[in-house]
Amino acid sequence: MAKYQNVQEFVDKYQTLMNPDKVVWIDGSTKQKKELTDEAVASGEVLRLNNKLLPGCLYHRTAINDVARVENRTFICSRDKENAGPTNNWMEPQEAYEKLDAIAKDCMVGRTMYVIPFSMGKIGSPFAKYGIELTDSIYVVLNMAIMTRVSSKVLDKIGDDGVFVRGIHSKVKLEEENRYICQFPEDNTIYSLNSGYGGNVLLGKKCFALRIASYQGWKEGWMAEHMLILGIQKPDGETKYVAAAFPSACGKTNLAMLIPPDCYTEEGYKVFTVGDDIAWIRKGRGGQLYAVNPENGFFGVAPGTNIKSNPNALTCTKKDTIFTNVLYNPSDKTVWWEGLNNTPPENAIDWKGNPWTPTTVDANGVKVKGAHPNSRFTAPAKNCPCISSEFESRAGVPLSAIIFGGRRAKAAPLVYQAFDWNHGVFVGAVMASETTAAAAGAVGVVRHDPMAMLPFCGYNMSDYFQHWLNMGKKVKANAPKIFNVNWFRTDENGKFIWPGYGENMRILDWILKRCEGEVAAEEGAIGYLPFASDIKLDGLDFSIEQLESIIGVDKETWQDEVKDIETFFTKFGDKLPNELRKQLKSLKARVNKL
Ligand code: OXD
Ligand code: MN
Repeated sequence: MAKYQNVQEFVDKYQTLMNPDKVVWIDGSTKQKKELTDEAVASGEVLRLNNKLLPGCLYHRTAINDVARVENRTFICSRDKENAGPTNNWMEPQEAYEKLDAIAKDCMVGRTMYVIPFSMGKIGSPFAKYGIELTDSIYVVLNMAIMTRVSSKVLDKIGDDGVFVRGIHSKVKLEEENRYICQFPEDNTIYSLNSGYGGNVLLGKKCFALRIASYQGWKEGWMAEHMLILGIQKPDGETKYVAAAFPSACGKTNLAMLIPPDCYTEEGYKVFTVGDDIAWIRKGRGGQLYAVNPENGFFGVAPGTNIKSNPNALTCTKKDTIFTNVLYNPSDKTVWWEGLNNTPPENAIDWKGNPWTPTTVDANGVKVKGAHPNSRFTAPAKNCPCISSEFESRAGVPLSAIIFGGRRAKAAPLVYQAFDWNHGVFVGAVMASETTAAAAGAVGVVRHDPMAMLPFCGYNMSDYFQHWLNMGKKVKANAPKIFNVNWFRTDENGKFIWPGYGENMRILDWILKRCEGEVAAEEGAIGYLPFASDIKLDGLDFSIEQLESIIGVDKETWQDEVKDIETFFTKFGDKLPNELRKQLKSLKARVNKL
């Protein structure tokens, strides 16, 4: 079927190595998707959910040892170790190929190899990049068909210049000790073995659209970022766009689909979603930065998603959605997760496949969760009630602001603005956040996660910082303004102080007003800080005193923060851009003067 030799050669090579019984080319048609779904239902790989309540929806469980991204098994295989940098695991490419080929040898005997031609970005648009993923999992095919643009048209596009990202995936035997997620940025290649979890196996997403694409962006003068993109339509009809980088499971999907409080909707404000996880950003018309979302769906965290936190996401999941590792209710073939509502099903099956009731406890008497904390929904973007009319835009949307944010119980205030682009790059570079269930390992530990890209930057993080500084030079006065937010400050009882979710519109409003020079701010030690009276609290049961308690900067806390950043920066040695060293020195001086 492949018209083009380079694609056929790639397929032949891995067909010979992995030795499937059969090879099936995916064409993106509804007919083929239906046949594959029927096959996966017949084999038990997926369950069909209630066709009335959840039409077209499927349910899947991964292996119990395979429920999140595995950062310790993820490698950047650049020729020179220095190009992977101090924040990535590195393997020498030749050694990596040999190791992986040995694991993959004959791994598809008795299985089918699916060949998925896919596009990140609208096919044929100037931003689009193409890939071919080989996989032995129908679940992967069905997810890729939601998350990317899968079509045989991609083969024609690849034909134009012969360039595509090679993605090789096999579940092999789902062995943890042989699980490898390897990126070869210089070869446009991704090799993922022994996993079936989304972030490790939907190769268009983290592996391509962030790790490989960040490297491509560095070489080609654009950026691939772990950012949501949203549009805020003002009462006069004008829409302003912002992109925001938060680490995994810190509320990107919720912010992207935010419903503004009444005091804003009554005035005529509306929020539209362009993307919830990844932004590709380039200089465009008028010398501004433009962003597109290269994905075609949402791979969202289910627990905590409910009618209050994110009604739009909930609507997205009502049809044609794949649920992974949530609770299954066999009595009506529906799903449930912690934080959906207060009425869990009485007799259900948990994410491990065990019988479950709301009172099930483990051997230590601890309540057993029905859904894994990193359980997911894969939903088509077109299901989203607030999807932006610019979602398919070829040119992308112009960015007025870039927002960084993390999960910090203390330290970071609710919002502040960087003094300028270079200071903003510093603010992004020193971001820290508490770890979440999206990656295997401890949860709740504060770690530095520059620009929320720690697990996703496909090259040396020092070069990445320099690339950010250079992009600012490219767009000069047209550069988006940079901000930092923290929705997660807690009180002495560990409870979140700021109500978050839709109320975050109040902070977006301040951000836009700052972009347009409509409000003043205090020139603080860490950046421009809001005056409490400039943050609209109408209709919210939240006092100005409560607000004051989370918008200030505490000297001792920030002196500790500075020490911590100094230690973090030593990781980068001489390669750290001088500009960032300079920024740190200035921050230290300003904090000491508080
Ligand atoms: C994701 C992640 O799935 O960041 O988006 O882990
Ligand atoms: Mn993500």
